[in-house]
Amino acid sequence: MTEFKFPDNFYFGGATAAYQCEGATNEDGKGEVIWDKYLREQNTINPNPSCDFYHRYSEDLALCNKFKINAIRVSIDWARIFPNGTGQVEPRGVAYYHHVFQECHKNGVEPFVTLHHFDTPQSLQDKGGWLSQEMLDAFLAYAKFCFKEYQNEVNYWITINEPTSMACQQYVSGTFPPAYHDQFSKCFQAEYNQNLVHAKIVNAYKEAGYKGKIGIVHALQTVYPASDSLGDQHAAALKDVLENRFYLDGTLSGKYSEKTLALIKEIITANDQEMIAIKAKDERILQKAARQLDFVGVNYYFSKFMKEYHGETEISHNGTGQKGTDVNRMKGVGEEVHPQDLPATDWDWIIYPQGILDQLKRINDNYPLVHEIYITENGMGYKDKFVSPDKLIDDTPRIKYLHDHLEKIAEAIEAGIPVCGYFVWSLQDMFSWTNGYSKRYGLFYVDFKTQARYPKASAYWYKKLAETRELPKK
Ligand code: BGP
Repeated sequence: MTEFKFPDNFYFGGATAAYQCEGATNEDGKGEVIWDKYLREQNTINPNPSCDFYHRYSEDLALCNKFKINAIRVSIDWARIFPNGTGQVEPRGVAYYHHVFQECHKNGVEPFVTLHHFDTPQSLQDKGGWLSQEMLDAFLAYAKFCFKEYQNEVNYWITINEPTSMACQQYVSGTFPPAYHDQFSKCFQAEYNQNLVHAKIVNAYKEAGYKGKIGIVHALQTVYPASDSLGDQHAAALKDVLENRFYLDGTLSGKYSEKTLALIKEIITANDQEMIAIKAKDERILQKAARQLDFVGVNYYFSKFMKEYHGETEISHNGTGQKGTDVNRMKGVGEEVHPQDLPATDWDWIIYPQGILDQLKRINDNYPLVHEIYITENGMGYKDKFVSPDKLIDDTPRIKYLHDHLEKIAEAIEAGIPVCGYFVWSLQDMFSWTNGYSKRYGLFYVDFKTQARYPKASAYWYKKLAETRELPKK
């Protein structure tokens, strides 16, 4: 057994997102976001109080300090600042985030701040969301407002969290509001628009001469063919363009390659929809931004294995944690299969640490403009068992998951790939978008009734890692 030592300036962080952790969805003048309406109509999951970060951020940041966690991902809920997405500013929302950022610095915790983490203001979704110019203009204006307002407190900005998860779940799988199905053309148009507005925001940030850094966060699921057959290989290429390649090209090189465009056209036309238009003037904006982008964030949880499939789309989302209930076959793309020899979580997410290394190598090899990478989310959904306040919560499978992925990240760093920090999803237990509260990810267990926090075994394990920076390698 040897040891790997992470660099001294490496961030060991914890990740959160406003709508998942803050609760207080009706407080202090906050406007409605898409989830408020959707969850009310579904009437299954209540986002309040979640882990009540809105009132308990001081406690959580003190825990970070105690457990040597020196960075946190937080997001700004756009509708706390602009309740209608645009126009009138809500000063209580503005003040709240000042307090959060100041508390971060007081505790020696660097905030990495996301401008959009799935919580579009409802008023802008009503105008067409990512498909409407009004929303895109409002997003740019909101970003500029935040840059100016928080310039002395925020050194790391993230424009959008996971553009593709948002677009695919809003328009293809129907698991995010407004829950459309099989709208591939709209899905790619939404991604195209997100890539473009992200680029405009990066360019505006740089033009204004702020001293901080700006990046974007992508959900990257590494895609492999289930066999060597040409059909399976092609299905993997199609899935990869849908999950990864389209927006990696758009944000990291600023140019959609011919291969990328041919693959997305194939998906869109197989579904009898119209190919989206790619405009040269937009690509000029993308290229300028790609050259100025300071970092890319990688969210990695699982890999996908693809088989050729020519039938109609059938998607069944495992949101209950009942293993084996996930089905995903997409017309014009392929079918996801679960290799028997690979472990998976109760929510059927295939655990494959090699996938994070392969994805990092791919970014490093194919997108030479990238010179700083953060793993902005990685973690394991688990049904943690709370026994009693004096008994440590044993989440050994999570520790193994985190260790095995960090081992691959260490390999990437040894190979010269510039990974500069790692954020466990999630810092504390919180609400999971499509799975509610039984899917826990936190280093800190939250009793949602009393709001008491209990460090899990993984929190102690992570503390030791952050203190020593040493990771035992197999
Ligand atoms: C990422 C999101 C997070 C978080 C995480 C876990 O895609 O950025 O917000 O939710 O996935 O996903 P889930 O809660 O669906 O298990």
